[in-house]
Amino acid sequence: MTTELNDLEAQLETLRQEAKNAIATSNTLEQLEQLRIGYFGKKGQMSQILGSMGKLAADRRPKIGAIANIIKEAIATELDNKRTSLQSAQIQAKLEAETIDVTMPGVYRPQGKIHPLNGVIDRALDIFVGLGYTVATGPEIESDYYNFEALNTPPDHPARDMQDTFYLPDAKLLRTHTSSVQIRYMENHEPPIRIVAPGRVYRRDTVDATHAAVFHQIELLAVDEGLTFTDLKGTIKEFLRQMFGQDLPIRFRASYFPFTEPSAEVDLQWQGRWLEVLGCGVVDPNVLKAVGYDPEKYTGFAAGFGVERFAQVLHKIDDIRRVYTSDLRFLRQF
Ligand code: 2NL
Repeated sequence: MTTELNDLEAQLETLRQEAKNAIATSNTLEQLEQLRIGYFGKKGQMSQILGSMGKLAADRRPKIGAIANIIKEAIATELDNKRTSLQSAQIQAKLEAETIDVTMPGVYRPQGKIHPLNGVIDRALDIFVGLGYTVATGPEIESDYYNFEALNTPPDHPARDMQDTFYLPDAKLLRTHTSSVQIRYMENHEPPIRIVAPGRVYRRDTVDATHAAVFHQIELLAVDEGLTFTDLKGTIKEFLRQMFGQDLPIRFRASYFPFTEPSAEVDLQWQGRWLEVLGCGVVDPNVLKAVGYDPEKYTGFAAGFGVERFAQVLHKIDDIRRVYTSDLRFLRQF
């Protein structure tokens, strides 16, 4: 009996020593967890020792039980302490690995910005959206019908000349204005409509300081009951006021477009000079008929202007070709 007792006591003492060493020398949280399972798991050493206490004589159990409890507590405390110190070592290692050297030179990231043409387009669209217009877009490759015929442009009109328009195979062409977008929109919507159509357009012009073969246009169109030339004037005046940031003198000069009657060109006095900035007019009844609107019931007004021209005026750009050559010395100025 004494041997049994001494045996268990010795086993506990050995376990305590072994555990102490093993815990002290473990250096990862995973190792430590394996040790814990080895001692306190269901089939762990401590569980086995405690289990075999049932074989002891009843009067010896309290003493061995007390020793077992002390050793159990001691091992548990050592596991806890070691876990705390491994965890803080782990955090410390992570912090050191993630240290940022704030004295290192930065990585240069070139700063992009809005191209002056897109800047003008964005501003103009914002103004029209503020006036209740919806932005509409459409294809750049068009048919003769949408680019000319529906716009009351007769077959012998100079704009249809091979000299002025880029024709493509299969009776297609590159749109010469964004009016074609507005025809398409009207075909699919009933009045009242208020739309603004920005986009690339193409003309067979000889390229020089004020002409490009590809340029950008913004057109606006309103169709409703009772719209008059006065509504057009008010809209244009407000647009130019917002675009140039002040109320500049403007004048409407009688002009001609196949798709409007009457038609006008608008000049703006800017830095002491009269500049022609846009064309406009009351939509010709033939255009309304072409899209199935009743010209007895509805009237409309329309206007169109070149984005490049506005950009040149607003930013004092002497040559339109600068806008397209992507020279960073030029682009950085905006
Ligand atoms: C200019 C002149 C203009 C229009 C465009 C238009 C569109 C439809 C019906 C009637 Cl769907 N008119 N557009 C009207 C007058 C002038 O543009 O000098 N553009 C650069």
